[in-house]
Amino acid sequence: MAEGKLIVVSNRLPLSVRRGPEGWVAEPSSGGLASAVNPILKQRGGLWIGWPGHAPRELDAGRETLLEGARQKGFVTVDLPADLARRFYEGYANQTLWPLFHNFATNFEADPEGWTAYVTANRRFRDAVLEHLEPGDTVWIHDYHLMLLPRLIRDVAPEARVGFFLHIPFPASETFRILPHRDEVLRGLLGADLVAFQTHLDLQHFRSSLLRVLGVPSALDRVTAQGSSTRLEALPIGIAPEEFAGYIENDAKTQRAFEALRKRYRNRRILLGVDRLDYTKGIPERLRAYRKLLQRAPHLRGQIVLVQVAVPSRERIPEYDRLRNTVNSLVGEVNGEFGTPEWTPVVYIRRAISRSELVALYAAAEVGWVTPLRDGMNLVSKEYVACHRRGEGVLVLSEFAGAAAEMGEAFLVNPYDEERVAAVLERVLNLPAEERKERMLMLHRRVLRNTVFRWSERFLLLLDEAAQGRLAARPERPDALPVAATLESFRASRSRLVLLDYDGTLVPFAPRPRDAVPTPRVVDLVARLAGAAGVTAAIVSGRSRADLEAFFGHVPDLWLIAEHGGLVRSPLTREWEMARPRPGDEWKARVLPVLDHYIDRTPGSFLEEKELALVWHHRLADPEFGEWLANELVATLDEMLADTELQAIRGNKTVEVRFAWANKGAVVDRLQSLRPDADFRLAIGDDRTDEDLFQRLRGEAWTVRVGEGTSSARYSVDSPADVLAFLETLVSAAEDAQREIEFAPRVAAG
Ligand code: ADQ
Repeated sequence: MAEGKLIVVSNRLPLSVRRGPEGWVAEPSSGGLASAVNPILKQRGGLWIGWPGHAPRELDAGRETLLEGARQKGFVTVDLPADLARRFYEGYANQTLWPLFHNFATNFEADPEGWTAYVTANRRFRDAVLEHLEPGDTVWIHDYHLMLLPRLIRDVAPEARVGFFLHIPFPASETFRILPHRDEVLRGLLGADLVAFQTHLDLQHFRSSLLRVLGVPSALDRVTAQGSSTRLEALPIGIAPEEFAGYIENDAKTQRAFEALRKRYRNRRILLGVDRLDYTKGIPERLRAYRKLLQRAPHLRGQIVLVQVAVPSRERIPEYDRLRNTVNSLVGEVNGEFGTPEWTPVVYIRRAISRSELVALYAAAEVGWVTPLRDGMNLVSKEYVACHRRGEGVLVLSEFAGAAAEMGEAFLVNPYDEERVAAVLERVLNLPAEERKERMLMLHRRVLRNTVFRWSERFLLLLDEAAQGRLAARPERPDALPVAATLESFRASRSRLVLLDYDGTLVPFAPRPRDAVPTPRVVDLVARLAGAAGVTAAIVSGRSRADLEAFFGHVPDLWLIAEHGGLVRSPLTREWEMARPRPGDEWKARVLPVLDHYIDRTPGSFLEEKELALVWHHRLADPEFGEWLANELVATLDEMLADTELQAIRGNKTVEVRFAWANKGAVVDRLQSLRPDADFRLAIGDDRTDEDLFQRLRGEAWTVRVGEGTSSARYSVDSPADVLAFLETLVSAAEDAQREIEFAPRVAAG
């Protein structure tokens, strides 16, 4: 475990700070998260940073004293001016992210000012964290309000251990892509050592967004991007079961409330809905399904009652106002249609109720009716189960709640299909007690095992592992090229060998190979380099001879190596020769139909034919599908080519079939023999074929990898632009030296 303290950051503090009749008061709010995290904070030391839920109107001494007191107890408030809070919390967080992440693309608003406020608010949270952050501390960030925070912290405190948990669902990439600033949001999250989700599905959605939005592939449990690695995990949150079960057993108030309910509903069976009044919770759909149930099963009328508890939420957002009206009128309609003087079909409670009342209701209800249209987890379902340890009671659960992934013994329903929900309810109410009990006991065992305590322990353990790994890991890429030292070595040398890859090294990748032509600057640099005194220069590329001829054919003194070493053109003869006797083309006839099949299956992919190779390009295809098919293709070809000299090799968005002997390593030996005395050797390349180059250079060579990733090269640079700037330095140095030599004799002579 990390030594330092724990800093928990969430939008809201687990405190309700308000001005009562006797001045300011702060009451701790209960809830699973606070129950799990507070003991850890006590034990390890630490603090909880969050917004108090309101903006200070003016400087208020009473409020200040209260907040100072809270700070002493480890609760640090981040104040946001009213306008910022509105745009951030009610705006971007709850009118942009919340609906989109819950698949309500129609409720979603994209206000540019909302985004600005989101950035500003995240920065304020960062400042608050930095004020308290010390070496060795762990920062645990919660939820969708703060998705930029991991990167913001990482940028200024690279050593910090940072974890992020998303409480709400992560949408499919198709939906996520709608979000303006989607790339910033993803990059924000990737600043963390660990990003955890409620379910595997959320994690998969996140991975597919990384690929489709950022073009970053990931493994099942980790992603490496921007030079750092982030651990990915699905960690479903639980509850503190004894906070519910314990009330039934030990709390007199709860017991009284329970007895009162039993008496009041003596001859009726209670169906219970408990939700925040939010459009994701499916309350209107539940009421309509209830109406259908009463229509299709008249014998249940008068026997059942739906108690719907709804806590008002986000009331300043118009969508929530509409929802409140819809629910009000549906309750009225159902009660009006079916009610009698003795029986009210729906009992509607629109306020927060106390823990005792809530637990009494859970315990008294025969059916827990939990049918959100979309929900990260849904704790109500687990709380209901925790209150039924003897196995009485039934859980009807939406398959769109994260909880459904763990609660297979519940009666799972599609809440949009109101007809079927009604049918399931009818069936459930008729089910033999034995079957119901069996299912409920299994659910109960699981809720008791997967508690919020285990969840938080596991999160912190994984975060610790991930951060340790990062701190101990060798850098993922070679050291940055020391330009001054290289230049010095170049100047001091007399005989120099320079090998340059082309695509991804001298020019960036283009969607199609034919679009990646060298700029005049590239040609000029290469020509000056090849012409410099004491330099042997070569372009060592996978390109065809025709391409290299067109790009550099006119440059004097330059060696051209095409098809990864299969074809060589010496500047002396200007003739192309093949590294081995020319093989026949029959192999192409065998391989082409296989590649054609993949081209037909993959829109945007295409074939490139070279003399010694066939290449399937999938850069323009859907990234995920392209990667998947590329793996499949290599596996197919491996089998097919097992007893030939041919190999199927994955390159940068390509699968290339070529001869094993046509590799860059072999050609290096030949070039080295041209300059056996070389005292300066330089090779620059960006992909796997260049690793052959790096490994075959003898002695102390300057080997340079372009871009990210591990490599056998000694050094790295970021991009082709860096390569050109570096070559410019070398060429200028060579030219300066040349001028000095030319100039010197004349001075002497003069
Ligand atoms: P919420 O959307 O708030 O949480 P949920 O998981 O159901 O949803 O938690 C609601 C909590 O509020 C429960 O603990 C419940 O007991 C309490 N509650 C609801 N109605 C109440 C009432 N009328 N009176 C008193 N208490 C009431 C977000 C995500 C969820 C995720 C949680 C935790 O949206 O998907 O499960 O975080 O990660």
